[in-house]
Amino acid sequence: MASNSSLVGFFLFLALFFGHGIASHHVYKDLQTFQHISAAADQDQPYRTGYHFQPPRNWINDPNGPMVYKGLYHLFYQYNPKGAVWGNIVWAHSTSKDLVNWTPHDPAIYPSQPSDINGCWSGSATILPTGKPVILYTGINPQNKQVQNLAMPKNISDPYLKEWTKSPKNPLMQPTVQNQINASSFRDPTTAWLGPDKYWRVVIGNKLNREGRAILYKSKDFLNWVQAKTPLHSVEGNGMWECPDFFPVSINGQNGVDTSVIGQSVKHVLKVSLDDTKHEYYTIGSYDIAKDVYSPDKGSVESDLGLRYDYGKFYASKTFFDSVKNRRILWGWINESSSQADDIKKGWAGAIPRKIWLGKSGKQLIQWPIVEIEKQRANHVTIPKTKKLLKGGSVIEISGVTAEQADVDISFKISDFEKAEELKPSWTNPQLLCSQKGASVKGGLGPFGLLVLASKDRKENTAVFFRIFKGQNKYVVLMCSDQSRSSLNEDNDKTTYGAFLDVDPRHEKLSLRSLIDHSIVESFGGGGKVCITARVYPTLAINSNAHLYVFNNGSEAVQIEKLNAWSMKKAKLT
Ligand code: DQQ
Repeated sequence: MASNSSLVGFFLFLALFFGHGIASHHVYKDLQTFQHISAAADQDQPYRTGYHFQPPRNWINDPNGPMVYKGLYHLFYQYNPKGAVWGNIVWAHSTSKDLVNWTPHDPAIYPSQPSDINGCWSGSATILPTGKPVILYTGINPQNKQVQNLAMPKNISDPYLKEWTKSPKNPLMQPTVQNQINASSFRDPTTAWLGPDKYWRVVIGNKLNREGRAILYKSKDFLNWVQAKTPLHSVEGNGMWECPDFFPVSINGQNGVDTSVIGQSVKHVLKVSLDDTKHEYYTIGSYDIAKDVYSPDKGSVESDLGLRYDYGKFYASKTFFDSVKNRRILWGWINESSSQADDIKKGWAGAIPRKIWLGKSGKQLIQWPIVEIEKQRANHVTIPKTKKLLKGGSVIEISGVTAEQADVDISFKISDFEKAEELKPSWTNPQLLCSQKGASVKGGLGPFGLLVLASKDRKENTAVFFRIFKGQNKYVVLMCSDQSRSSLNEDNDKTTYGAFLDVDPRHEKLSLRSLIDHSIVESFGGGGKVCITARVYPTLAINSNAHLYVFNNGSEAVQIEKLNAWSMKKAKLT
């Protein structure tokens, strides 16, 4: 018989090899071996987040069923109650009045009937016209097939919705011989929307061979669902579409709209999470409800040529319409960059709220931290006029804030473009360009930006910065998040991320906001046109040994137009 330690090693190997294990569809029923380690998760360890949501311990992945009910925000999430690796998945549950401070509850949905006995996977909440919330989620049945189930609150007068019951009719949607749906690629129902024909519609993620598909189902009563003849949308070559999200965005203004809104005043967004690459893409397009088909606008594609909510660590995201504040909120899972062994020692991954709306250009979504986060701000610092000129090769420390838990908002003004490097036509991959031209590679106009979670000697730092290139007939702005020096620990994933930012630096200032939270750096460039989230584990730049700098490693000087930085207060997370 294998010894305990070799069994642990075997599971570690599986987990490392298969990411979080989902691709292989293994279910590890007994992870008790891990519990003694992760149960001790130290609340004061330096990497735990101060104001980004995370549970006290154990494995967490996708955000599930976010909603607002009776003025309370609900967040469910994929959770392993037994350990710090993926397995034994239940829907953990927390509620909040402000999306920042959270109260934990017992898991809301856990394996209890044949249709979910091997796991309760991702899904979404829908608020019915009566005001009652219901949840559709994927269950793993005794044959390890993926099926779709319904859960309802036991007591709708309880604003915390602590207890949920499951429909005795479950599963409501399942792979059969007739529908030929691949039983291991049929998961993650969206929030349902109601058409003028009084039919509910919901989309489930799927693949057929290499075709990524958003399978559409319709129902009059939310119980009896019939598969539509064609998917809502599909793309050849994408592989499995996990966690689809489909919602309207208003053409005019920044308010969010309810998921059932259709018509001239809105465009539709379809977001898919690609299992193969663990990247998400969204397209903006038109939804023809008569044909029940979604068509992305020209040039809007689900690939690296398309748009991403986040160019860093961000996956399995989901939005919901916040009817209290008329906005759409986006939650996503920040997957880990630490090694599995380190995960077991500390035991967590996070998820983050953002406000999201369609930007003025009509071609992309703009994201911005929810306004409630600003309540966490304390001791505001700014920069004296005399320090605003950032000469080539200079570094300025921003002191007076807790650099390990801070909010920094900076913008740059460029007046001389003479030294901008030429953008070669082959430099089309921004992530590659950022990794070739990291923060330490001197340039003409840039790199300039922030060094966050930096050690005093700056040997450790995460650099979030811009570089401006001379393109064919415009200046091209590259935004990077360079993690290559983020930690002296070589076990971490330190991939550098990047994206081109659709800003004309001759007429617009170049803004960068970074939310720094111990091991998370969430950066918003160009007022939210590009977001990059990094997960970093410095060894020196922890707690009060973390520093914050503004730097310019280009030869041309740039002007700091504005700088505001705040310490961030700790939120109630557990
Ligand atoms: N995570 C869930 C699945 C989903 C995947 C299982 C995405 O439902 O497809 O934990 O991270």
